[in-house]
Parts: sequence; C-alpha cells; structure tokens
Amino acid sequence: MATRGNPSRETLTPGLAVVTSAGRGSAGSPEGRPARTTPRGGRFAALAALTVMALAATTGVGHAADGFAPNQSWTSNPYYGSRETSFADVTGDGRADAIVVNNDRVIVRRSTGRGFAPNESWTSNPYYGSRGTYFADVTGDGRADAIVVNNDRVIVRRSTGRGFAPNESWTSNPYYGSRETSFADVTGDRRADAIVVNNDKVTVRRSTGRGFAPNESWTSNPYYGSRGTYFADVTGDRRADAIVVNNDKVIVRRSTGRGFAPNESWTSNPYYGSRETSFADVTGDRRADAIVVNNDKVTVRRSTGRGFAPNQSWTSNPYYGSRGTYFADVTGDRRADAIVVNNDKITVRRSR
Ligand SMILES: [Ca+2]
Ligand SMILES: [Ca+2]
Ligand SMILES: [Ca+2]
Ligand SMILES: [Ca+2]
Repeated sequence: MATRGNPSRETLTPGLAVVTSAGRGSAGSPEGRPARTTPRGGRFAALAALTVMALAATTGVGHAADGFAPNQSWTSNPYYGSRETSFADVTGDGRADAIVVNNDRVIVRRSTGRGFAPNESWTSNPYYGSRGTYFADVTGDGRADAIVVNNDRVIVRRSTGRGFAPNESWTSNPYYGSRETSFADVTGDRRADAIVVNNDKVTVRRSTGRGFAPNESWTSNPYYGSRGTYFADVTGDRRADAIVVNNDKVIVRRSTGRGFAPNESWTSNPYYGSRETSFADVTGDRRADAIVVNNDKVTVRRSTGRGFAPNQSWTSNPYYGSRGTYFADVTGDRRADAIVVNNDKITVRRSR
C-alpha cells in the first residue's frame, strides 16, 4: 500500500495502496455502470464480444480482458468510519477485510470473497491515533495489526484473527513524519516497518516483531513528492520501494533492504489522478502498478519492474466513491480490486 500527503487520512498496508479521500469528491458518487449494448444489434454485438473473449481465452491472449469487472454491491447498507475507513487483511485468509474506525471502537467486516460479512467489534473501546490510525502486519503472521500514532509514541494492537489484543508500546518516544508516516515492509522479512518522511530525509525503524528498532536514515537527502510520497513494492522483490509523484513525472528509489537506491524515472511525463493516485498490484505479478482515478475513468500503468508501461483504461466510465476509492485484494486472487465507498454502500469491481 502507499500513502499520500495527508497522514491522518491514510492507511498503509504492505504491497498495497489504500488512500482515503473523505471530504473530497462531494460532487457526486457515480458508481459507473457497465455500458449497455443498444437494443438493435445488441444480441449480435454481445455474441461477437463473447466470441472474441472465447478466442482470447483459448489462444491465451488475455490482454483484451484486462480491467475491472462490473459493479458488485459488497454491503447492502452504509458502512464507513467517522474517523477512518480501511481495507486490509486482518483475518489472515488472504482477503482484505473492511475496517472502520469510529469514535467509540473499531469495527471489522470480514471479506467472504463475495461480500463483507456482518459487523464485528474488534475493540471494546476507542482506539485511534491523534496523528493517524493504520492497519499493516507488523508482526509477520499474515494478519494486519492496528497501529496508532500519537504525539508521544506508536502503539500496536496485534490482530488475533478475531479481534485486536491489548495495547503494546512499539516506540518509547515520538515517531512521526512532518510530511508522511507510513507502515510497509521495506526490509523484506514480511513485517511492516515504520517509515517517516521529513523535510531532510526518510527514516526507517525496522519492525522486530515486538517493537520498532532505532532510527536508520534510508536517504541522505530530501526525498518526497509534491503530489505524494508512497511506499509499495514496484519491483517485485517483496521489499517496498519509495515512490514520489511530482508534477512532471514519477520517481522510484528501490529498496536495497538497507536503504533507498538512487532516483529512477519511472514515467517520462506527468502521471497522477485528479481524485486519487495509488500503487497496488492489480495484475497479480507481485509488482505494484500505478493507478490514477480521474473524473472520467480509472487508468492503470503496469509496472515492468523497471518503469511504468503506457496507459491502459481499466474502466470505461467514472468510478470513484464520495467517501473514498481504494485498491485492495478483497477476493483473494492476489490482484487488487477497485473499491468505492459511497454514502449508501460499498461497491467492488474485481480485477480480472
Ligand atoms: Ca481477511
Ligand atoms: Ca500481524
Ligand atoms: Ca521492491
Ligand atoms: Ca482480487
């Protein structure tokens, strides 16, 4: 996952970008509907399309099918948090669950692979951070844990698979960034590390599984994007890389496991969304792809491991949520799906 410049509103999970945008996109909440074939000639067109799809399937040319599938309602009623709405696998079954942080407690709805199950209270009391609330697997057991960043320290509550365990202090002093605070596995041991982006450099504290180790400087100079700074594994080596989105292009610094390597230009031109910019693996090759959400559609640029390939339209119409647009694998096939949270319900479009 990845984050952008508004720490209190973002949640980061390893390898997958989840960005909330509460308060934005109030202009409307279009849940893009699949294009209908016209009545006249519709049957023939549908038949022709089926033939093409069948041909593609038999010849292994699956390219034409890339994109997000039609809308599916994953809740039948409103589900969002007053403080935070996040998607991360807290149960450890490989499917991202829907988490809301309210003033009184944290609620989880498990993904069944086809929808979100009924509410479960995962805390019995308030649990959120004054500087942000995050969900990432810091212990390495495959279940995302609940992390709060406060002014004085970072607190973790481990996921038991059925709830969040009691508070543990993972730092004994303040640890947050003036520009960004994120949690992603930059070392490749499957435990999410604590990353802060300050004006002068990027600092990492490795997760030991029981706490965050002392500060390490992972850059020796300033590294942040004018349009956002993200951490996601775009190279496919299981270590989250550092991505900055600037007005003119997207820059990547690969994680070496001990620091971030020199700048590489991964686009040669501007690439960011008017509503969202995210990094998540939508293609299933373990490399996070670059996704932008604009008013008219969702566009993807695949990671090649050395750069981002040309634009592909993954929807043919508007698709974004009035309360946020997220990319996380809710179906368990290792491809991140597109999730929109609106006032009335949550809609998913599977990656296929
Ligand atoms: Ca799950
Ligand atoms: Ca865990
Ligand atoms: Ca990497
Ligand atoms: Ca999926």
